[in-house]
Amino acid sequence: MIDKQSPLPMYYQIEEDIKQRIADDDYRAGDMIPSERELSETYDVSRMTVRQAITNMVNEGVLYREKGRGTFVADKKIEQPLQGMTSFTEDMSSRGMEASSRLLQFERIPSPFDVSRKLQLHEEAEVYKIQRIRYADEKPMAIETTFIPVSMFPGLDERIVQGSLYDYIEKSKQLKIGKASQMIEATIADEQQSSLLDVPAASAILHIERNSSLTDGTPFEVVKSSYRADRYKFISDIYRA
Ligand code: 16G
Repeated sequence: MIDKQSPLPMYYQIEEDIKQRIADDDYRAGDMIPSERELSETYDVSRMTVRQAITNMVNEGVLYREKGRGTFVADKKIEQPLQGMTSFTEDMSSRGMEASSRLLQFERIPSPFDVSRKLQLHEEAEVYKIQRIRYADEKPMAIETTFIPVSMFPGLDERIVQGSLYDYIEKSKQLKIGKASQMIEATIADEQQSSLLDVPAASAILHIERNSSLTDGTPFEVVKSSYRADRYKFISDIYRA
């Protein structure tokens, strides 16, 4: 299974072999993989080499360790294209998963300065501040904090934002969502985020900010989200000019 004459390091060959077994469904999400001792016998290498391979895969998010129990296969990361302006609900249903939300906060507040600037609101304007945990098949994926001008959606309520916001904007309000600019940066989960997202303390998080506007150019939302980095990767096609 591993070629000791190969210039490829042995830990790398073990990683590739385990990844292939995951791709072939020999190991499925949630399965415990064999212990270091068993793997070192199977591959006929030292436990150090096996440990290196496993540590790399844990760091990549392919496997996860549970203290005192063993090492398990992680859920596959969601590959989210960076083209196309979709909603969370659409993203999940296109993958055969069910989106749901837990509403943490729904409030009318005076618009924070940076939000007013992005939504082109005057100083005294009010916005809804909506904080939701977004779930895919009941597993937490992201925490989203959305700011929306009250003047644009005076009838918005808690029930509506339990469902799809984009659905409400397009179907009930008959407005056309046009485009968004998006920024992604790496952060580390704070205590509250790790508990809400059900990840270990100080896990990697992808912080995304989306500023969206209608087809006529009117800005309608500022969304600050924290996505689980162990569950998401963002993909884009790029072209050489
Ligand atoms: C996505 C958007 C968010 C939008 C939400 C609407 C990102 C980073 N964020 O999560 O800006 O408000 O979809 O989803 O993609 P909904 O229609 O399911 O409420």
